[in-house]
Amino acid sequence: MINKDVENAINEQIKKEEYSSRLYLQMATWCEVNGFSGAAKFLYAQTEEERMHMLKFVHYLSDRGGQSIMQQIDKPPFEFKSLTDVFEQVFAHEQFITASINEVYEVTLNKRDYTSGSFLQWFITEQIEEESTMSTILDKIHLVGNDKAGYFHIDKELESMAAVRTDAPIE
Ligand code: OFO
Repeated sequence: MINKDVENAINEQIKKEEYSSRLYLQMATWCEVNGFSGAAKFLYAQTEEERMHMLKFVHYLSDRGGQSIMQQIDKPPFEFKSLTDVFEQVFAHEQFITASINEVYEVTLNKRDYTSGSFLQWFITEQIEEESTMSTILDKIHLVGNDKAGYFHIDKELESMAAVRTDAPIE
């Protein structure tokens, strides 16, 4: 049976992963209506990935004799100033998620739940990739500044990145 504090911490993380999925879904719709179809595809793919993260936690709790409790989720923002604003918020959100995963890991250490600690290693590694991907995209967006042609190319690149993400096997 999983330790109650670890179970609660994972349930909080499930809520955050679900929020991430909804946040990126909302951002994808903004991109779609504002002419950034590539960015929209990328964020739709990211929505699925966040759902996969959430489910990974859900299944883990079930496997350990715990229970996932679905919680009330805040309404994500739906208006953004620009594509730059979108990806600045994505990057900030991923940094928040990294900090949150680290906090859950700390609970597992405090409770000497090494099994859950080992399970969380996957997420710790995943967050390195999540942050690095978003920061690279953001750097490119900052580089083009207000150049419309530059935005066009970035949108195309995000479309290619979305294709790779959609093809990637879900673990
Ligand atoms: Fe689940 O990694 Fe992003 O939020």
